[in-house]
Amino acid sequence: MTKFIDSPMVKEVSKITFRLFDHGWDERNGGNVSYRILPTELEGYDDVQTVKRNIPINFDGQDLAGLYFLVTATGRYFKNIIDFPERDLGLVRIAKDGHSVDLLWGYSDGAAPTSEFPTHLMGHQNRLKIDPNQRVVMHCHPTNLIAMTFTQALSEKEFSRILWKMQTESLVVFPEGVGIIPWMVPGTNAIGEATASKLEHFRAVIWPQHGLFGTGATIDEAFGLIETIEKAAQIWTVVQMQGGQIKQTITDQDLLDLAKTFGVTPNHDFI
Ligand code: 2HA
Ligand code: ZN
Repeated sequence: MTKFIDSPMVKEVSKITFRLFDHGWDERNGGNVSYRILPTELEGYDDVQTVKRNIPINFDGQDLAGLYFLVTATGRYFKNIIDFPERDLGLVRIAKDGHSVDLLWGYSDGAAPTSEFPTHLMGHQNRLKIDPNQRVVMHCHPTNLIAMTFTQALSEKEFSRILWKMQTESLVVFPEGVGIIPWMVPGTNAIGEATASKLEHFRAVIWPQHGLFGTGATIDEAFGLIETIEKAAQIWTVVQMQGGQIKQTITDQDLLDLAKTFGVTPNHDFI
């Protein structure tokens, strides 16, 4: 019998949560990941075929009923998931009533999905309208990016333009720029709604003085997006540490040339 703990999906989430921790982007219980799993990917795993528990959720997920998600547990540390995946991850299916999930595997010591699960579900729902391949929502606390939310105006246009100009790769990876919501209390449906509405226009959304949400069709895509944004923020930080006097930069014309060559459409409200 093949066990779900040995599946590529559990391995992928275990490895990426450790990487997020190892980058210093998920201290303590910071961060959360949800990964939409296809029914075909569950075939052959006998230990996910029955409902172990029903867990209420503080959200109406009726539109997502029947969908499967592999989700990090609330309160758990990303540094530990790699050693205790069956305890700190859960495979859930959104129940028909929308207000609960059926647990099929994991959360073995009584855990429940991340406190940001409503935000994740709203995010998946909105991204799925734009991209039927959408499967991953990833939240973390990248240091340089968070620092920038203290020193820079929280303007999506200005913020995105700085990140675009800090390295050639940025515009190619996130040509639409980054979304920003105001500072809000995490773990609430209000922050979920604000984030999800930004996800209609951007794949990444900044939570000022808190962190970043990245989305994508694969774990690699969501992680790569986050990595690239944080790298740009890190370069910006180092530029400031070197005195901040820019002698040459990537110009608007350079950005337009880059977009043309790489076949991406930059956000025309920003450039
Ligand atoms: O899951 O990062 O935003 C812990 C958090 C909440
Ligand atoms: Zn957080």
